[in-house]
Amino acid sequence: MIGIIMGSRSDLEVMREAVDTAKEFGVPYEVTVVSAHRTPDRMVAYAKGAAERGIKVIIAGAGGAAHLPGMVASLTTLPVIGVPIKSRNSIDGWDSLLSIVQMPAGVPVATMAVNGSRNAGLLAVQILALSDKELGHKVIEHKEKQVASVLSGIDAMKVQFPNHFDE
Ligand code: RP5
Repeated sequence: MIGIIMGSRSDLEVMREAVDTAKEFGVPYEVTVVSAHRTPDRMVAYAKGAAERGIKVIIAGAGGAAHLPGMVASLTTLPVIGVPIKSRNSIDGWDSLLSIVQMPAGVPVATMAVNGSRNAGLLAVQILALSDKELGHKVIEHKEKQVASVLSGIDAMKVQFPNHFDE
C-alpha cells in the first residue's frame, strides 16, 4: 500500500524509519531502490505501474541532485512524499532539500525535513487513514501517546527543578 523508494541503497539508513513506521502501524509496504539518474527506465516503470499494483502513496527519498520524488510525481497521480537525504554527495542536505521542495506549480511533492523519513511514514499513514477507520484509531492513539510522553517528561523536569517550574 505504501511504496517506499530511494535513489541508492546508501539511503536506506535514513529511509529505514519510514519502513519502520509502516511496520509499526501494520500497513503493507514495498521497499526498493529506484534511481532517477542511474536507472531512469526503472523509475518510469515503477511510477507508471505503482497505482495498478495497489500502491496508494509513494515515499521517495533522494540525496544530492534529488530528482527522484519530482520525476515520480510527474509520472503518477498518486500522492508523493519526498524525503531530502543528507547523503555523502550532498552539500549539507541543502541541495537535496531545494531539489525536492522547489517543484514548479502543477506537480506537487509533499516535502519533509532533511532526513525526515519518520514524518514521511506518518504522513503516508495519515493519508491512508482517511479511508481506513481502524488505521485512523491507531493514528489517534499515536498522538495520545505523544502527549503522554511529553507530560511525563514535564513531570520529570518538575522533580529535577522543583523551584524553577512555571505551571
Ligand atoms: C542520490 O545520490 C542517492 O539518492 C543518494 O542519496 C546519493 C548517493 O548515492 P550513492 O553514490 O551512495 O549510490 O542519487
